[in-house]
Amino acid sequence: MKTVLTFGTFDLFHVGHLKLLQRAKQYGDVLIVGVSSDALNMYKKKRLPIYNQHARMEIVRNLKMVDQVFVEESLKLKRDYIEQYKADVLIMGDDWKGKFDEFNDVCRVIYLDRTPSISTTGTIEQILLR
Ligand code: C2G
Repeated sequence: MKTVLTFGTFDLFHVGHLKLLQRAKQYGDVLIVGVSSDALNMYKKKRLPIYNQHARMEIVRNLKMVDQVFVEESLKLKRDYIEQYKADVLIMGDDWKGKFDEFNDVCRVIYLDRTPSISTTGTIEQILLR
């Protein structure tokens, strides 16, 4: 059994998120997703997500390609999460390209192309303009 691990906020869940998770699952048998906590999102993006971590986890947990979710509390714990969940593959979107290469010693690190023209930030901006 091959375990794939990925991370994200998945706020205002959209088709770019869906495609990333669908492609991630193709790299193994079990897909585990670390959903960034509200506090981590505040630190990363300087704003709270629109949907809180409980709602975001509930959505991701119920996707058919997702086997397990947990709260990602800190970017600094990535190595611990990889070891704890015995990940064979770490998948990230290519906005993170190169950032996690240091974990190639414990698992395979793969960056997938982002889906063009959709993002949570862009969606929020479009709604505000209406
Ligand atoms: N994504 C994508 N295409 C888009 C938008 C997002 O493929 N148009 C991918 C991102 O590259 C990421 C995943 O969907 O792999 C989740 O995106 P975000 O919620 O924006 O994740 P982020 O806040 O960057 O969190 O530890 C790392 C972080 O927790 C990643």
